[in-house]
Amino acid sequence: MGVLGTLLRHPGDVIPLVKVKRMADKAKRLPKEKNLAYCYDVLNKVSRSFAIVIQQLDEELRDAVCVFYLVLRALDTIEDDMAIPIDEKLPQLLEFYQYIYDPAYSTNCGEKHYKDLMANYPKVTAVFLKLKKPYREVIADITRRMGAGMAKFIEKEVMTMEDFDEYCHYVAGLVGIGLSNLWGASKMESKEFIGEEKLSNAMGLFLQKTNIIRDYLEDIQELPAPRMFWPRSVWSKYAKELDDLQHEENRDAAVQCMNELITNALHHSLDCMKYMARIKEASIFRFCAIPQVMAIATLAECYGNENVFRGVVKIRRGLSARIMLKCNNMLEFATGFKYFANQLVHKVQPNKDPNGEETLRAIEALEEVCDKIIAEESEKMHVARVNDDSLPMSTRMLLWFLFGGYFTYAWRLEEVRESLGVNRHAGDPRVDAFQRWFATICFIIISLLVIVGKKR
Ligand code: IN0
Repeated sequence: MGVLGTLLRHPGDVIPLVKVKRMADKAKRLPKEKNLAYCYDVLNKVSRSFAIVIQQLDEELRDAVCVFYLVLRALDTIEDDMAIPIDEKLPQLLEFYQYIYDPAYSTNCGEKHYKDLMANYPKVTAVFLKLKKPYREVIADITRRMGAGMAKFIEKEVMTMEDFDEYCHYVAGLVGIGLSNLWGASKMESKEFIGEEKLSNAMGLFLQKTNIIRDYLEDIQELPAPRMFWPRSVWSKYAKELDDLQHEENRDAAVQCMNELITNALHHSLDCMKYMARIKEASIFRFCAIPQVMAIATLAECYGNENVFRGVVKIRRGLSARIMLKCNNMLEFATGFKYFANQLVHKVQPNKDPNGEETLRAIEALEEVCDKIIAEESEKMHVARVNDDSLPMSTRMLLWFLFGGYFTYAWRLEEVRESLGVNRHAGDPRVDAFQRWFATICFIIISLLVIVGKKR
């Protein structure tokens, strides 16, 4: 379906798409300093929507997170490059955390924007070296641990569910742990975030498992060698080889296998909700919430979907724009999670899918937490609204104009009578005087009310 067809089917996408386009245009305006400008330019090129969210972070954290993201992308580029022989790749992964301090370090690997990133790496290093020491230490520590984990898995197959969790911990859970350390170090979030590993890890696992599920075909068809992240203990129940799942004749087994992995990924969603509930600062909240809601939307799209084995399954741009605009607080976040959990639940066929019952249980648990949060947050908002006894600006202005008019009328009674063709002294002077003072008192009271703005 073309762009127009999609928009006609989803007219509600148009405004969010326009708003997000404006946000993207704003994000394309680069800082003046040339190394920083390079970092944000390459960030815009390698990650579409995520670059916008990074740029919306508070100034205190923005550059640190941008550099953290680029450092990790660079490490990932080395891990991904199948042209690097293993005996060269291994030391590079293990030592990368030291290269990030070397102003002269650059390398020739990767493709397209990543090749450019690696070739221009000294520009990233220049910005890294200017970050505050605690931020540099967090980035270097995570890079060290991730490089070691990648090296461990370079020749190790993901066999069991434990291996799967361990691999995802290295490449994504550690990112969550690093981010939590940055939040704590910035003092924008409680220091409890420093060293918090369980929930931070779950945040990464939920994202990475979603990526691994969605990217099955791309990874298995990778040249010169396939990349295999689906755990053997799961796929071996459905096929002789992981590669077999891409063939038409194994479609049912492939979908069931994928659904089992989706169910496993869903188990992390509860810890993700707990993590999100601890975040106080608005820009950090959005930064963390958007990828999470995109992930559950992707899982809902993939569940039971044979197209995952035919090509790239992605959520539509309009939906991703809507998510980007609706992740501002816990109420919106839980509402988003519940919406996609609900989409997923309608796709489950417990009598056809061997894991259907477990999937339903996982979604039920998630929906329960979402409902609880939605109820609590709605109540909080209601209480805030009731306690907020300030008058809206429009009401204040209306009252002021009404009583201003009455005040003018009372003090110009004689001119009013004259303009109506009545004798200007027709009224009782005592009543006229009373009107003047009454209007004045009313006008003073209303003016005070308008300035203070309270109902009671
Ligand atoms: C991320 C994560 C990310 C963001 C916020 C909180 C997180 C907590 C724990 C772990 C990761 C967290 O988000 C990005 C999202 C992203 O890059 N989206 C892409 C879409 C795509 O398909 O690639 C985009 O272009 O918008 C993410 O996926 N990862 C990531 C990397 C570094 C940082 Cl600092 C934060 C990658 C990964 C592997 C999931 C950790």
